[in-house]
Amino acid sequence: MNSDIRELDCAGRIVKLDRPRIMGILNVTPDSFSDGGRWLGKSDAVQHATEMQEAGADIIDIGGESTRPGAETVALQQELDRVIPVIEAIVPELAVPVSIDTSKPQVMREAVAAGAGMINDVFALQQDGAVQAVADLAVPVCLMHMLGNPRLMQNNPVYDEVANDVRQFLRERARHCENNGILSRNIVLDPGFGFGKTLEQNITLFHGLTTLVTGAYPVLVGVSRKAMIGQLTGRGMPDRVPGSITAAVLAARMGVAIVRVHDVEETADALNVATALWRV
Ligand code: 7PJ
Repeated sequence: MNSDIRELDCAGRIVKLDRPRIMGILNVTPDSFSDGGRWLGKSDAVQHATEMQEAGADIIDIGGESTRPGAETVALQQELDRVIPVIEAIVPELAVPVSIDTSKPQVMREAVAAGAGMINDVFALQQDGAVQAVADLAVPVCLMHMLGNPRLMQNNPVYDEVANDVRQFLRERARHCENNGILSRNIVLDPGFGFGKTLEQNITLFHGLTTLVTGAYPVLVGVSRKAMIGQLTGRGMPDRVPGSITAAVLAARMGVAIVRVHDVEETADALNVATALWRV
């Protein structure tokens, strides 16, 4: 890890960044693209979160609004109804922190009140009131780059130079956050693979991780089971695990601090082997 930030303090639960860390995905949406509807029940969600922790997850990321390409937005109350009971049920059962995948300031506030220790926002706190919410909550936040919005983002995305554009956007958002009360040690950056990017752009962006990780902030990457893995392997959703793990290992090797994945056990094995054996 190249960033200056050595650990994340997620409302008292510490994530040390001394080696690549795993964020396990727990979707509570009925329409999420890869496991939608599988973890809707509260007890199922608790069980899956516990299994991911035992398998090596360092953070559990709960999302109640699908951000897959073409997805419609979810009303505030519906999102709260999906995520808050699950956070309340899961947090006491886990040792690792829970992050909330949301763009809505009200959901951020209620999720942290319910026990979440981190915010993961694919809109990089651009919704009104979101920066203030995170400044007040004083928990780590992942700022992700997206071009446009989930409904339209895959319609012919255009960049000047994708890696540069994304890096500049993220650094500007980070500066804006710091100027508005968010501590630098609470900022994590994510280039947002698949969010308004073609396969070619995703590949160029991946190569650019070597530069992104030299900045002041830890970098988080999510490529798990995404279309780019499908395009590179010719495989459908259930068969993208080996491709996803390969990308996670490469990202970690390039200095990425946290990988966001569905398949925690397989990724943990791969990272354990890779970090032990790879020396240049
Ligand atoms: C990402 C995310 C990602 C961060 C999703 C999926 C689609 N949050 N939320 N980074 N992707 N930070 O689960 O593949 O890449 S939703």
